[in-house]
Amino acid sequence: MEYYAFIHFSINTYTDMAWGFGNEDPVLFNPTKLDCRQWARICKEAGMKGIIFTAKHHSGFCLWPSKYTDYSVKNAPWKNGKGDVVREMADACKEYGLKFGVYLSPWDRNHPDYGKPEYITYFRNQLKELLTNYGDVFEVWFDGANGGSGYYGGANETRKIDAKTYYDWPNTYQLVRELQPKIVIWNDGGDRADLRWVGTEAGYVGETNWSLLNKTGDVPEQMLRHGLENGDTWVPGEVNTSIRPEWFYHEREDRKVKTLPQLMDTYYNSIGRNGTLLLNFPVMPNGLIHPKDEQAALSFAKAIKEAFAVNLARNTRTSASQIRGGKPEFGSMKAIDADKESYWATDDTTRKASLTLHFNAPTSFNRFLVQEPIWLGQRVRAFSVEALMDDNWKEIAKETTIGYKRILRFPMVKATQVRLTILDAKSNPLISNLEIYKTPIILTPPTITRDKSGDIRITPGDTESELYYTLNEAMPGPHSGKYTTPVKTSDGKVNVKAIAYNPYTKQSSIVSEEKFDVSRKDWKIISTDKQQAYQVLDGNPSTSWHQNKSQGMPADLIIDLGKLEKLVGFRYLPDQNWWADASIITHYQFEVSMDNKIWEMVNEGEFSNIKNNPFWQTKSFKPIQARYIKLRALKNTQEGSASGYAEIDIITP
Ligand code: FUL
Repeated sequence: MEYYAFIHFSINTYTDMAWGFGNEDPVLFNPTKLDCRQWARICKEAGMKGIIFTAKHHSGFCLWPSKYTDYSVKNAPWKNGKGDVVREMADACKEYGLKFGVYLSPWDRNHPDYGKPEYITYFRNQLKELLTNYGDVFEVWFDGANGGSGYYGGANETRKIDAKTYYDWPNTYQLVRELQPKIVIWNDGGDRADLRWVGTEAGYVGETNWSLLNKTGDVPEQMLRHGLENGDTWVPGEVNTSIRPEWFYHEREDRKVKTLPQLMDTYYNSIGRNGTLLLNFPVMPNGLIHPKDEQAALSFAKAIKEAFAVNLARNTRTSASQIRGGKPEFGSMKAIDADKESYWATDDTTRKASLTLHFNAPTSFNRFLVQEPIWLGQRVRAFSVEALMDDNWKEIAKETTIGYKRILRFPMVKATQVRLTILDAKSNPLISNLEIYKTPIILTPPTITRDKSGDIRITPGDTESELYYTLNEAMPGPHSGKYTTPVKTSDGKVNVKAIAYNPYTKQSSIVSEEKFDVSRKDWKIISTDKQQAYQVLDGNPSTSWHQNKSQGMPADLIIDLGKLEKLVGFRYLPDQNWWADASIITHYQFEVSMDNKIWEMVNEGEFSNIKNNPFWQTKSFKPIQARYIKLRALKNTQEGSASGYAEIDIITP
């Protein structure tokens, strides 16, 4: 299916939280403009093939009137308790010709029985409702997240379960398959199902990507990213990511909707790497998708359409180093015909072979798309692409796996022939499709940071663009300030807008925008004398600092702001080095002081879902004057031992 949507909408949409705790009052759920047809229309126009809807997220709040709980739309003011969002979603999917899927969180922070065997009966009853009453369901999503703590019917405690055994997945799967024989099951917490998580919510899978894993055994993160070459079970990777930093709607992220270059990267790093793309839309409290998200999804669809409009491989002459039994039905032209089911094949014992496309005239291109007929398995281990330019063969790519679809990006070349060489394969190589494109260049908007001294730094996404910026809210263009060296600013708040501009094509990127709070120039870290700690104030998200503390002890980071400030919140950016399994703070307290002696706690809580989605965490509190701040890490992703920070900042009114 390649591309389909996630929709996150629940009770925590009304409390501005990433995860509901399970005690949120259903009275909050009152979308005044809820329109599932708007969601379906946007997804359809965006070129998506289906929608997976959060029927129940971790809060336990049900978006359908489940017979088995009162914690649902039944007790919400919306439609006087007579509404059913799951029904409206399923109907809208049908109307727009989209497949319909459900997300049912196994972790339920509301249910009193969570953790006991009785809950499994409840969970299965809910599954039965969702998989019998709403027509065909193409995918069910069993999120593995479990933060332990919850309301649990008023117990307000932490409950630990063993995700491998507690849900009795084999019997749960059997029930699912009986009710919906054609469904695919997604599960990252328990037994291997039909699709695998790729180990990140950032929107990419490994360049080497096998659609295989073993039926049993642990799956380390590297394996989620790359699959397992000799795995015994077909478990393709599904790349799930949100169109904004978080999964649920937060007004503060209206400026953070993914840009076209970011979405194009996501496309090439998911669909272009043998994965499917599950792109999320958060729904606003009023029940609609924000116009900025709609616009981003539609311009993404338009850009994909434009990029892949003219297939330059069609109508070329083809030749191959070998053809299975010399038979035309396995000939090289089968890789460029319109029939996706026909394929070029080599003899059984062959492991290395090449296929060449001959253009009529020198042709410019910058994309190469290749597909294996995966109903016969994923075979290719290594391949290269070469171009014949001025009678010389030049290698333009050397890669590993292909699978269902692989798309390569490279700088424009002009050639008379293109040669795909399969260098190694698990069995004789087969290629069902080859396409070649010349796609328009999309300029990447620059990155804006503010370093500790308060200077603004603007970094381009490529080597050819010039950078222009404004500090006065005006739209930047080639007539505004040209960025050459870091820009000095006053110590106050700064709003920066910047663009990349190509002077040759006169093309501009979209505008990047950052709003910085007061400068951190005079800040001193006083809880440690390690100079490396200052990386949390350097404005650079890719540098980080870790402090070790003994097991179970909180880790404090204390900062002297240099002068009294009026504070209304703080921000924490965790270590961004995803694959290093960096330790990230999950539970915190934030304290302030006038004199570094008497401290007052102004805020405490959890950074929900921070492990999978390690973005800026913003917390607000009642205005207070202070000179010293203390971020106390109570719990980390790596239980107890270390705390990792990329950046810390304050929020002033
Ligand atoms: C995660 C959840 O914890 C998030 O809230 C979100 O639903 C995402 C798709 O999966 O694990």
